[in-house]
Amino acid sequence: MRQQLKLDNSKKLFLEAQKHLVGGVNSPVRAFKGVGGTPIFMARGKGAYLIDVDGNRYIDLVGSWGPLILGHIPLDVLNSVRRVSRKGFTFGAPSALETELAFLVKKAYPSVEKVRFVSSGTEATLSAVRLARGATGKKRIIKFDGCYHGHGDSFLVSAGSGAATLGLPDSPGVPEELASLTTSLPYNDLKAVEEAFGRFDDIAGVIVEPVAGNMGLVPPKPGFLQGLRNLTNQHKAILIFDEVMTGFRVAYGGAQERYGVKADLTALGKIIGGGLPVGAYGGRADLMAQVAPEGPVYQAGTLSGNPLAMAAGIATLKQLSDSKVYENLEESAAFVEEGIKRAIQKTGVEAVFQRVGSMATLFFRGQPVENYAQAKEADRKKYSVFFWAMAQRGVYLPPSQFEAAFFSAALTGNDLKKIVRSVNESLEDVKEA
Ligand code: KE4
Repeated sequence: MRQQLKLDNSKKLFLEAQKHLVGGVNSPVRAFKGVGGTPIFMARGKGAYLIDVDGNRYIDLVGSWGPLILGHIPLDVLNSVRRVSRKGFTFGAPSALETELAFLVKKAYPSVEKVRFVSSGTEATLSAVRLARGATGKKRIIKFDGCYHGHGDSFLVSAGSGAATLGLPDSPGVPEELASLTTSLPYNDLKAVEEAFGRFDDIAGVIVEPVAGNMGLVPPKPGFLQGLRNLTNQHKAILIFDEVMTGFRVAYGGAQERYGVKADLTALGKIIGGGLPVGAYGGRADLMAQVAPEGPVYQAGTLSGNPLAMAAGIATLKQLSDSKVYENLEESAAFVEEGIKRAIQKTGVEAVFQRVGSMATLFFRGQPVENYAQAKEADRKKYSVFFWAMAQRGVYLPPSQFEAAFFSAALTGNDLKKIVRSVNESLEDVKEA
């Protein structure tokens, strides 16, 4: 049932926040520019649910943009963080927990022989690119339009996610000299990559979201990832999989397990911190040996390997190592997909639902989306009507057409039915809008 959302406290808090915080937020996509209206301030999360500052409860399909695959404050994770926090928050010195989480990451990712923890996905990807450049002595990076690898200078060229939402794919402040060393190509276009290798002899590496989640959910076309593997082997370039979003999401071993393609370097984040700030990069031992203090490529971080974050990550990965979790997630997401596809059929709204595992996007476009140019053809006005219609029915989606939604293991059968029912009703609202 749709009722008008009471957002008085969010409105008040947003007014106050804008006096002190840029745009009233600490990450642009939270400002709701992609859907209009007042950003919703959240007060609590519990299991599959978010409760906002006006007491509205939502089924959470954002999960803090991916980390919360187990839902909010899973008990084992909470208890582990509680236990560790009593011994101290941070030491600025090695602790055994860092080795334990690194071991779990390596077990899930055979391509990762050595790991370095950092505190965000951005740090992970920009460090991996610096390493690729340092190890090869080459400067150019190939990325793909609509992919977002965090806000590192070299990535803010035809970037996705918040940059796409705000229509700022290229950011001021990135020196032309540096931006010109990033070549961004259409996602899923192997021919373009082949041509780039024919044109440039200074390509250090190719960085790719093996499943694109930052232009909305765009799966790799069959052969795309293997093709990148072949080309980077052939041209002695480093293949970097940015699995910040897909890592431990699309399978326990991420996209590398799901598609059977091994990267030279892998960036991770989100889920490996269980909701606390963690990023990581890792890969071939010969490459990682070039990173300080073993090698000359410098990278460091005050809170890298932070004990609380390690404890949250270890507890999360331990729960995820039970394959039942992925089987249940697949069942839940497939149930919702089935319901949404029926709703699109029934309402006749021009929309396509794309999913890989427990990440998905409903594009308001009549045909499938295979790249950024096609994602940009989706009807963002319809998406914003849909977003608010779902929020009013108690389902919280990403506030942008250029983002992926995430299903958590905390969702119940009733939640899934409520999601499908809400989609049916909300698509009717889109039709009338
Ligand atoms: P962070 O620096 O935000 O931890 O990670 C950057 C990053 C790197 N690589 C991929 C594939 C990512 O998806 C991200 C961050 N994702 C966005 C959501 N699409 C974070 C949300 C936000 O920017 O507020």
